[in-house]
Amino acid sequence: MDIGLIGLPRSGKTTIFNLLTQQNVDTHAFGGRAESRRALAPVPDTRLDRLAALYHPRKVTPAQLQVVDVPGLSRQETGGPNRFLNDVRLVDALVHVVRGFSSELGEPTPLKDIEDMELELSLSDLDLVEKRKDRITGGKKTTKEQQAELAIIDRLHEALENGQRLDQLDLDDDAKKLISGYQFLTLKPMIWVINLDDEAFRAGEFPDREKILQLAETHRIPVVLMAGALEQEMQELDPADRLEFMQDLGITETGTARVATAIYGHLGYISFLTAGEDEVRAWPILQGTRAKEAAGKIHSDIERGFIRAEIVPFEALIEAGSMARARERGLVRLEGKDYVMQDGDVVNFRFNV
Ligand SMILES: Nc1nc2c(ncn2[C@@H]2O[C@H](COP(=O)(O)OP(=O)(O)O)[C@@H](O)[C@H]2O)c(=O)[nH]1
Ligand SMILES: [Mg+2]
Repeated sequence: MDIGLIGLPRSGKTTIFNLLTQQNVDTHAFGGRAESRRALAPVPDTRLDRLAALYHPRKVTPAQLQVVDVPGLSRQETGGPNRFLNDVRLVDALVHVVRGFSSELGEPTPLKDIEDMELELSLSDLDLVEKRKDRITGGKKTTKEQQAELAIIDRLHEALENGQRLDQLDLDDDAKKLISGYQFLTLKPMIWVINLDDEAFRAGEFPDREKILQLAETHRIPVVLMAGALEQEMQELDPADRLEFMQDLGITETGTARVATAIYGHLGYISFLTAGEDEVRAWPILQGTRAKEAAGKIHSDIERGFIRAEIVPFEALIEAGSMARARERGLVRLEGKDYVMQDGDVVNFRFNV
C-alpha cells in the first residue's frame, strides 16, 4: 500500500509526511533535489489498545501504509506532463496536500491549486491514452483484441476530455483489467488534505470552501481538514498536555490519524485482528477477502494448512471481557475457508502443516 503525497511546493507535504510516519525530516531538505522519500505510517486503531489491555502483549503492531513524499509540482511546470508524475505512477493512492494557510507565497488559493492538480493529472493520463492509441493504429493491421482495446481507449479519451476522472467510469471487468496495467493517475484513489492555520482549522473555514466540497462530492473524493504546523507543535507536548490541547481544539483524533484512516478506507481496506500474549496486531485485507486468503497474510503455511477460523467480533470480545468468557457464551464462531472476513474480527486460525 503505497501512498503518494503530492502538491505544490510549501503546501505542507513534508510536514504531513513527518507527522504520518513519525519522522523528523527537515522540511527544507529537498532544496531543488527531485527524489522521493518513503517511510511507513501506522494506521491508528484504538481497538488495538483495548486488546492490549486484555492481553498485555509484548508487542502491539498496527496496520501500516508506506508513504512517499514527492518533490513539489512547481507552477512553472504546469501545462505539460511533469517529471514528478513518474514517481507517482507506481503508488496505490494519492494524497493531494493543499495549502490553506497564508505564507510567504501569499494568500491561499486552494480551489485553484486543486483544479490545477486535477488538470495536470488528466493531461498526463490523456498523454498516455494518446500514445497507446498511436501505437495501436500505427501498426499495419489491428487484431480483434486491439480493436476491443481501442474501443475502451476511446471511452477513456472522451471521459478525460470531459474532465472526468477515470475512477468514476463504470467499466466492466475486462476493461478494468486491461487498463490496470497503465498506471493512470486519475484511476488512483485520491484524498484532498486542506492544510490550515489554527484559526481556520478551529472555524473549519477556508477560501472557496463550498465549491471545493461540491467538487469533492462530484468526484467522490474525501476531504480531510488538518492543521499541519499546529499538529507538529502538539506532537512535542507530553501526552497529558496533548490531550488537553486536543480537547481545547474540540477534536478527539489528530488530523494525521484522520488522513491515515481515510486513505485506508478509501483504498477498500479493513482490518482483522489477532491477539495473544506475544502480539496484538491489525492485519490489512481488502473488503471481501475470504478466511483462507486472510490466513495467508499471516503466513503461507497457515493458508496452505487452513482448517478453520475461530472468530469473535471485537465488540463481543470486549463485552465478554476475555476470550474464555466469550467462548463460554458461545460468541466464538468456527468459520470455513470461504467465510468473508469482517472489519474487527478477532481471529485464531487453526491449521496443520
Ligand atoms: N502556517 C502554517 N505553516 C505550515 C503549515 N504546514 C506547513 N507549514 C510550513 O510551510 C512550510 C513548508 O512546509 P513543507 O512541509 O516543507 O511543505 P512541502 O514543500 O509541501 O513539503 C514550512 O515552513 C512549514 O513549517 C500549516 O498548517 N500552517
Ligand atoms: Mg517537502
